[in-house]
Amino acid sequence: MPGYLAVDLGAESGRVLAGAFDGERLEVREIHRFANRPVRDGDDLTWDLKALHEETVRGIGRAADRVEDVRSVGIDGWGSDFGLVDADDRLVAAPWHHRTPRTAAMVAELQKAVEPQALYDVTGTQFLPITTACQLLAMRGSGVLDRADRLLMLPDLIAGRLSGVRRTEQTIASTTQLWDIRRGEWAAGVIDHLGLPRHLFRAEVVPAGTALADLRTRPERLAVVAVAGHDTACAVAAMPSTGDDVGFVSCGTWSLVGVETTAPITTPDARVAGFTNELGVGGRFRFLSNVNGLWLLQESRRVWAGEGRDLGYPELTALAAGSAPYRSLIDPDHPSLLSPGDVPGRIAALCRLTGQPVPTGPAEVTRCILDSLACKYHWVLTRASAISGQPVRTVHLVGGGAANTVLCRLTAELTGLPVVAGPYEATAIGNLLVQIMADGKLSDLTEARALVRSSVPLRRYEPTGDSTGADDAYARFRDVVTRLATE
Ligand code: ADP
Ligand code: LRH
Repeated sequence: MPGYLAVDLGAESGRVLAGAFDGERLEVREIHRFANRPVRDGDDLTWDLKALHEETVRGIGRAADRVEDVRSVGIDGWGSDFGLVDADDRLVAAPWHHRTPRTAAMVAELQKAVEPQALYDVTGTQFLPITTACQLLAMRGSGVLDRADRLLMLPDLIAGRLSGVRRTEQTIASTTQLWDIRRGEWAAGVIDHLGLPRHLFRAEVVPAGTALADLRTRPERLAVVAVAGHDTACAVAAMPSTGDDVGFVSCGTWSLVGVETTAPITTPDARVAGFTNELGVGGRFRFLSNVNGLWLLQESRRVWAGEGRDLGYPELTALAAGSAPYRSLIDPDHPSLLSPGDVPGRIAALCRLTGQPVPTGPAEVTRCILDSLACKYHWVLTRASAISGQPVRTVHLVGGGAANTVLCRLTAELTGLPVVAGPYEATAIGNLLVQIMADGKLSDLTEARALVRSSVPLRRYEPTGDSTGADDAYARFRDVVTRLATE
């Protein structure tokens, strides 16, 4: 049975999974998992690339001992973040974490430099301080851009170290806000306009599924494939849908909420509503909005652990299930919640500001986060459907968050739609699917998704039909969002 390895780098954890495909079923097993911890130093928030690389090599080595007939390995990871390397492939600075406070003022800078709708027409990217464009703007004048030979996106950096071939894969390039989403190439005009050195974008750009070279470490003769480098492109490729009338929530550290389209939508409506267009697998696009997802829970958990309360996700989910519903609601995307810090304290401040009961302790705070996320999913899906003209009759919730039964149930209640939860490891599975397609064993996305349906357990949540509580909560949520936006 041919085997494939997926290295899936998430903002919370990295993992190496092996997939064996017998022509009818995909058998997936986890080989290695490791925590991914950002490095904090004052205002600097960066990634430990060396650790990510070492853990990747460790995972691949373990797989070599346990999996037979491995054909290839692919790396996917989160979007926006990148490394600047010199001509010898050494980093000129540690890669920034997109939640660094250093980019806080950069959306305004960007919009001063290029008229927002003109920029959106080209890149189709939501205006958020996390993008590559905003990070590069914040780096101007620091000397790092002058010392850099080229820019490589995070999964490209790891793939480059494994294979010796330094290329950029298209789906991950489309997360930069410097990519021409219609022409499928770097947006040279935008790059020039922002005064960014053109030579940074000199790495050859390749489509998902391109074989780079053989692995330089053990086991030899294992092809490193540029899969869809962007984890969200992988996750949505692994969405087990049967038709087009679906919405998705790719639910990990971020929640990426939207619909799949066949062409980018860059109307003023789409821009003002905060939608992005990203390149997907099989010529598809994702019309989605970034929702500041389970990171709110991750960061709260970190704060509670610091206070001596080490609570796991199943425990937090159970606590939330026992806590009063829809008591306090916040906008998960309030700017005060973007960067690391005392998230429970910041949530309390937002509730005070809007005259709501202040959630205290893990049960109430978790409940507030999950209620608010479900409200935001409904908000985004409604707009995604209205702007794209695509009906949404089922919601596919994929990623680690699909294991959160409360969040899945709330999403069904708020949207009034059935929610299909799973796969939990959608990003890694999408990574495997791209490799299997590149190996000629699956012909397209329709076949790939049918394979997911027949291989992975999925759970369905139906709305109860009594939407009174949810409708009232959603009305209050809309009111809170409007009030917070005008504060
Ligand atoms: P990323 O790829 O961004 O690191 P994942 O897709 O792995 O994220 O999702 C991680 C999130 O999934 C966790 O922050 C947590 O909220 C949720 N999660 C994972 N396992 C469980 C579980 N057993 N119960 C409830 N939630 C879970
Ligand atoms: C999800 C994700 C998302 C990006 C964010 C930085 O992991 O790739 O699509 O916007 O990370």
